[in-house]
Amino acid sequence: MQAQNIALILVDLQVDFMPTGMLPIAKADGIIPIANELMKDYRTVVATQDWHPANHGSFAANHLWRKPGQVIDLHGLSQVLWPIHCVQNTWGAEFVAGLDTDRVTKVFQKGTDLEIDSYSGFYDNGHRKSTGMGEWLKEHGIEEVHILGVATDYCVKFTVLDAISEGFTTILIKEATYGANLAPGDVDRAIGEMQAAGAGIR
Ligand code: VGL
Ligand code: ZN
Repeated sequence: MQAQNIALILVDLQVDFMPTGMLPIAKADGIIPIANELMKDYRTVVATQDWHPANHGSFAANHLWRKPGQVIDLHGLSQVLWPIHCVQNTWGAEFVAGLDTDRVTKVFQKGTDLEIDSYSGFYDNGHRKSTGMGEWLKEHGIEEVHILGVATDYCVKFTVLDAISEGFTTILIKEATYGANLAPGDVDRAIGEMQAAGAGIR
């Protein structure tokens, strides 16, 4: 059993990020059994859920003549365009069926604002609005977070970096994270950035 001041954060373990989903992350389904086993050791487990309106600005399909992987300026922020994924109240946005969600204490949804994406589970990409996760964790006495999920080079990375800047001792559970690797080496670079920022890699 982990100490009571340590929480496990599951990042975006949703149908659309699994290998058969709309924004597939290779091998991501391998995370589910590991997450189910790990969750038993934590009193507090929080999950982030990518939760976009259908007309979200991060979807290539919502921009004329754009395709996934291209980068645009979205209201002043650089935005990678993605396939339509994790649309609110659709199957693709659900947690993976095999995930033991009974052990999840609290869910934080992100990416709900049309005009700005949210990779981190703590804040949108402009750091304008909090999801409430940092405040909630602190209110519950959490001082250290262990993080797993997808994608290593997007939502996991930004969740880890924000956890550190929010003052949490932060550990990435490396065997339970996979990335998009849009450019070769993105995942390794992301892990390097997290480590340089002060994350423990376990
Ligand atoms: C994610 C791209 C778009 C992620 C979410 O979970 O890393 N990546 N939306
Ligand atoms: Zn998304």
